Amino acid sequence: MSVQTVQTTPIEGQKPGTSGLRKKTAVFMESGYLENYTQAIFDGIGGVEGKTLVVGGDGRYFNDVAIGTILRMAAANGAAKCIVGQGGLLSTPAASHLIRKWKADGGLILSASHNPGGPNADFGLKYNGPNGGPATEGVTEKIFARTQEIDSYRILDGGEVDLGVLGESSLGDMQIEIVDPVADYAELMGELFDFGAISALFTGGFRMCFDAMHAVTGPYAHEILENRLGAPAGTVMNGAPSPDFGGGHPDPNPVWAKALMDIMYADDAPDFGAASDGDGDRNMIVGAHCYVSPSDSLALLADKADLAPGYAGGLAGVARSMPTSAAADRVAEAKGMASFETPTGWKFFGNLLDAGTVTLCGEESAGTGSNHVREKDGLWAVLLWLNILAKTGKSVSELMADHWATYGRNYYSRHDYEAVDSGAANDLIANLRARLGDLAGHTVGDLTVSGADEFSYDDPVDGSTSSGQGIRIYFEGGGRVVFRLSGTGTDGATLRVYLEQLETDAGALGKDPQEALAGIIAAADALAEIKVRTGRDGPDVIT
Ligand code: VG1
Ligand code: CO
Repeated sequence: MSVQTVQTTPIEGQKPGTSGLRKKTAVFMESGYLENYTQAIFDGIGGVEGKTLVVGGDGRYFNDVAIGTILRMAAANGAAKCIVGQGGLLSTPAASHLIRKWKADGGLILSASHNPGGPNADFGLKYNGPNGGPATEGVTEKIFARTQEIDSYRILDGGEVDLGVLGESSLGDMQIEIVDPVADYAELMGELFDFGAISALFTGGFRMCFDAMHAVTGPYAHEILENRLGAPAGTVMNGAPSPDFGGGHPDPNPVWAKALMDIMYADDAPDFGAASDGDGDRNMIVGAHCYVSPSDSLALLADKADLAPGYAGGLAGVARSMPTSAAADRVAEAKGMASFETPTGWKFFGNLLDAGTVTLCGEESAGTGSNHVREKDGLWAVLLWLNILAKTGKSVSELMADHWATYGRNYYSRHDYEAVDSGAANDLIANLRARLGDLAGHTVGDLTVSGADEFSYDDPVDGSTSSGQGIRIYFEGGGRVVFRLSGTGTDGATLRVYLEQLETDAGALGKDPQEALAGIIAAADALAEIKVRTGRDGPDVIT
């Protein structure tokens, strides 16, 4: 085996988005493409000579082949060691934990998260830093800059690693350690949660259904829920990771996890349902006949996290992404905790978590997490819910009703317009941006605009500024709409419209969100001309 230096040239469009670089699988499989981008990451982080990296992915099509390439490149670039999940599998939160636990210099996670997988679908690669979290804005910029000037990459001209065999081996001068992807993570969960109380819940006949959506959390859920907590076999459905996620869309929301929703809304529904996404960092929570919006889930967890041993001392603070509803802010205010509003994407929480300013973070897109790792964590959220259910003895719907009665209800929904013409989507945003100063006082239907701006974030820890993070329009009476373009799609543009209305009238807390938001939905279309500009009658996905 010897090190080959292969000539390459900059490739356009290798700009990492909200979390890493996502492209069609066929693009990643083009000759030299993955190699080119991997070298740009290595160069962008100042080289990997002597470093230890964690490597693993969500098991989607091309995962194993890509890991082989990355390992040969890490060895050729002088890395000291790679810690790799057995079978090439690591959920995103488990990878984050391994980086932290073994004090690695960083990690490469192969996933396009909730995007479908397979030869005709999506692939992705993200770099996480030594704190276990997504590359910061600064590092992402350096990686991108490198893609613009790269002229060669280094790779071993041979060398196979058997990803199936646990233990140590070597590749060239680099050490390889294949580890059980689940064990360390499961141990961490056992430290944070009251496994005794949760086991007793299951022994008492509590029924749960966890949909792993044919993605990476299957092995984690089988081990933790069924083997360690004693939930009956069959609690976990779709628990074997498959290269194309069983042909599905591993996005845990009522649309893509419809099979679970049907179970949870049937006459004999189990007590608790949950689902996770492709790489295991998202969660959906649903009780019997009771879907919990991710924004509400964050608020409830912030309110009751101290029922779990890992959070018994209370929370330092809570952070949410800007488009996430203000429900968590209301809890923070009532409890005297600090609260923060960050741009979309988990990378912005990392600094706050590292600084100890916040303990819990969450996003409206079904991501919730804490300072135990530096990623959002699907199963962690499910276990915290189970811990709370066990300690309160209440059902999901009782907990939510109590929560709304105490704090009011932030009715919430997100409408996505997918694969929209990029020009039309950019124009829609540009048009709103140009009118921001004129919108206040404007009436649409029964609503009056109270203010409008474009979100820009000054990081309180590192002082960096991230601008252009979403257009916000506020209405008198506690309503809000946010417009943003997705940074994770691979087809044209995806327009996300985030809708929210605060309700504090005790008699009006049980409405259907689409009904409660009808006025805001109509105002959003009138103000942004969504239908006309996108040529669509309505959203593709409503969550
Ligand atoms: C989406 C979500 C965002 C999330 C990101 C990565 O980004 O809206 O909240 O952090 O996906 O999640 P965007 O730019 O498409 O809106 V994951 O589970 O796909 O790593
Ligand atoms: Co994900």
